[in-house]
Amino acid sequence: MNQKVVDVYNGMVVKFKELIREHELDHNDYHALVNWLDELGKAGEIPLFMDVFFETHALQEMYKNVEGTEPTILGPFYLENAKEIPNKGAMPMREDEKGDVFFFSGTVTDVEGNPLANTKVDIWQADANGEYSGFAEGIPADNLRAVLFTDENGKFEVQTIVPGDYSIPTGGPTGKFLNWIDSHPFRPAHLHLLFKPQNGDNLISQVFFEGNQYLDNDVANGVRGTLITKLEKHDGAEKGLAMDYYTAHL
Ligand code: MBD
Ligand code: FE
Repeated sequence: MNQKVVDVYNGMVVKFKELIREHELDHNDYHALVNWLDELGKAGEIPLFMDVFFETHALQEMYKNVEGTEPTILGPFYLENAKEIPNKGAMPMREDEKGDVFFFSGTVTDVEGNPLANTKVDIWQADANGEYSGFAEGIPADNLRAVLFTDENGKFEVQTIVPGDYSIPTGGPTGKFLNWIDSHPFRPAHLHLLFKPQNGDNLISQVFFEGNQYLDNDVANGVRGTLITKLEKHDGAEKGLAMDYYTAHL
């Protein structure tokens, strides 16, 4: 027997009964829920729905007393085994990849500020249209996903493009749900980061960009104020943007 499952099940029954009474739900409402859940599963949107509406709460409870850079949602679009690129290399991308050139660099340290050399940095992001490789049609398999390692000073740099805002597909069951609750479908443009230090705990986080219109109304509630960064004109390159004071404290 899995005691946690039993305890959560029992708690859910209690809460469910309260909700039924409070909102006067009947057998039709019950079947509407079952049918919608069935659609959600058949459309392959269970991970999407859960990560948009529940993952943030799971994390905030879990990390409320943890020091260092704030974690935020992993989301449904992480893929293991991204291609390894050299530190200061470019993300795998199409020759005509749309979007502003973006030099993303940063430093990884422990919570005391000591550099963490040889930390694995897994980065994935949407393209300029807000689409993720491996999930949207017509994008090469490893596009805009990469793994690299910090140098002896805990530093890393990668050349990529500025991602677009992400929209939840509006035609499916998650989109239908958004209509019911009167919500727009957008997440602000973001990079996903997963840090794996040689010793110590992993950090799952994201980077957002100052000025984005969805920072304070992210449909997935994944924005943390401390993770908002500012894009600046890149010095070294003829054109492009940079954001080079990012620090992750693990
Ligand atoms: C995303 O791109 C994402 O990062 C999350 C957390 C949920 C849905 C889409
Ligand atoms: Fe995302």
